[in-house]
Amino acid sequence: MEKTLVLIKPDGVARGLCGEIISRFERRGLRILALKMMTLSREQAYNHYAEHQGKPFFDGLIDFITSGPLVAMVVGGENAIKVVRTMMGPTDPAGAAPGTIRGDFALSVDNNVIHGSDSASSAMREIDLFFAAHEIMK
Ligand code: DAT
Ligand code: MG
Repeated sequence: MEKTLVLIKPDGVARGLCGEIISRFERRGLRILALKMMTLSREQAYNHYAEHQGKPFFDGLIDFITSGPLVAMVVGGENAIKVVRTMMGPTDPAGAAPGTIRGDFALSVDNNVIHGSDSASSAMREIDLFFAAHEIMK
């Protein structure tokens, strides 16, 4: 079963969107294989977003992702990485279609509610950052 890392970002948690978002994945037929709430340290945030270091939005992104509790999940299923990314909608919610998570719940790229791994190698790296092997259901 393919696995991907999903984060409901601090804006999504603060706005009470966790149930809605988890429910969408479950109704689609994806499985929640691990789930926890946590507040990221700056070091964890740097590691998670290492590919964006040096970009103009990086400091703001780190401030935002560490600003409060988030929900981290491992989501599994056939083509889970692509299916989750499609359900999320594009990075900038201004171009996200209604029916996508960002298209229904977000307006700004700075507060776009959700993260999903963008490739198999990202998913492996990101799942390892957030979960120990024994925390992930089979
Ligand atoms: P995604 O979250 O869709 O994988 P990404 O990996 O390109 O997008 O960027 C990670 C996050 O960084 C994104 O969710 C929001 C923020 N971000 C990306 N591009 C940005 C920009 N041009 N201005 C502000 N924030 C940006
Ligand atoms: Mg990304």
